[in-house]
Order: sequence, then C-alpha cells, then structure tokens
Amino acid sequence: MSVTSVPRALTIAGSDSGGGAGIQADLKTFQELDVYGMSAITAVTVQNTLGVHGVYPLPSSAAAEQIEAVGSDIGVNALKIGMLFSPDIIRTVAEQIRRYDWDQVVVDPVMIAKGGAELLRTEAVQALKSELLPLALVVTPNIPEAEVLAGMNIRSMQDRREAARCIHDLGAKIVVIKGGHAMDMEDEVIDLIYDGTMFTELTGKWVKTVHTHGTGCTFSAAITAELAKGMSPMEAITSGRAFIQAAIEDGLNLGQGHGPTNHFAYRRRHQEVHS
Ligand code: PXL
Repeated sequence: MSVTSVPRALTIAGSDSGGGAGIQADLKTFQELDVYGMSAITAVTVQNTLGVHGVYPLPSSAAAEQIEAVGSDIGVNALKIGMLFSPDIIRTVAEQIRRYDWDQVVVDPVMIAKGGAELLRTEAVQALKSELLPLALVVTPNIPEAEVLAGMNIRSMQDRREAARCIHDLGAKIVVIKGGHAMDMEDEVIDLIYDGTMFTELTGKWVKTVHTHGTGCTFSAAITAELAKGMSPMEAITSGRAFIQAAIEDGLNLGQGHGPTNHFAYRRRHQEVHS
C-alpha cells in the first residue's frame, strides 16, 4: 500500500486522561486496525478508573478549527463523534460535517459516564437529535441513551425495536442499540441493528467484569476504522463487535475501579491465528 492511500479516520470527542475512553480509546483503536487516526478535542476530562473528577469543555471555535485543519489538508475517510458536551459544540460540529460533505459518520451519543458525570448537557439532547442524527450513517446508543433519544422506556426486545424505529426516523441511517445495559440479560448480549428496512441481531457472550470503561467509545471507533478501510456498514459493525468482544474478554485489570478494555486484544488474537 502506498503511503498516500492509508485510510484516515477522525475522532471528534473528549479526552480521557485515564486512556480507556474518549479520544485515547479512539486513536488506539484506529491504530490497532491499521487506520491513521486524527482528533478534534471537544473537552478535557480529568479521569482515572475511579471516576470523572473534572470536565473542561473547549470553546466551540477550537473544535471547528481542529476539524478544518485536518479536513482541508489531510482528508478524512470516516469520522466518529463522541462526547460533545454543549449545544454550541454540537451545532459547530454539524456545520463542519455538512461543509465537507462527509457521509461516513458514526455518532456515539455519549451522555453520562459510568459514575454519573454529565458528558452531554441536558439542554444539548435536542441539538443532538435535530442537528447530528440526520448526518449519521451509524448511531450507537446504549439502552439508556436510546431511551432518551426515542423518548420511551425500554424493557423488552419489542421496545428496543420500537426505539430503533424512532431513532431511525430522526435521520440516522443505521441504528445499533447495544444490549450491554439490558436488565433481562443472562449470558448473552444482543445488539439490535435497524437499517430502516430490516432488523438484525448480533449476539455475543456476556463477560462478567467491572473493566468496561470506554466500551462504547472503542466499539464505535472500531466501526469507524473499518468504514475508513472501505467495509460496508454491516461488515464494519460486525467487525467492531468482534473487536470490542476481544477487548472486554482479555481485560487488562488496571486501576482500582472500572478499568479500561484491552485495545491490543483483537490484533494479538489475529497474530496468534496467523503465526
Ligand atoms: O464512554 C463514554 C465517554 C466518552 N468520552 C469521554 C469519556 C467517557 C466516559 O467516561 O470520559 C471523554
């Protein structure tokens, strides 16, 4: 592969000093999947495995200028959106995506951290729905996020399908409702995918672990990397699912609280198979 054809992905998200979520998880995941990673940082969080100890949002102009810097020069094959925090940042990011006409956009609708820290202001939910979801090729809510976006409670698989339809109606082309927060889970996690026509269920083994910090970021980053390389959305989602499954199963056991997933795991397993 010539140097100029390397697939390139951009993450527009918050920084996690602990390295398990946010920009750090995204860039590690891009790298592991052979994709050149770039970032536009929207906020700096002070974090370790014990929780979020501070949130410092950047001015929306900082996000706009970072996106412009890479968009006008290096180019972007696919991008993902994580923590955006304020309505102002959401509007600015949406404006830049429209301006560059980027269509391989993965939106992870990050709202709150595991310990309850607010990563998206309540008043920003409306902007996320009206400005950003119409630009999304893939949106990856967990169940609590899907409840907020769809405006309904989710208890059953039937509820999940209804919520997926509502979120699709907001303009996202492919909706992936992740099953990791389901209440009725036994030993399987079911992710539900809806493309406006068909429902598909991806089933994975439930892993009993506290080290799940940054799972959503890592999953959506893996999907973005695969899209950047030219996979179809369904292929990218399936591959992203395998990446996060390996990352959760082979935990690193770091820190005293909710530790990160293992971003090396997927590549190392593949190397073992091929060596
Ligand atoms: O996983 C959601 C998330 C996204 N982005 C940042 C985070 C977190 C969770 O803590 O810190 C920066």
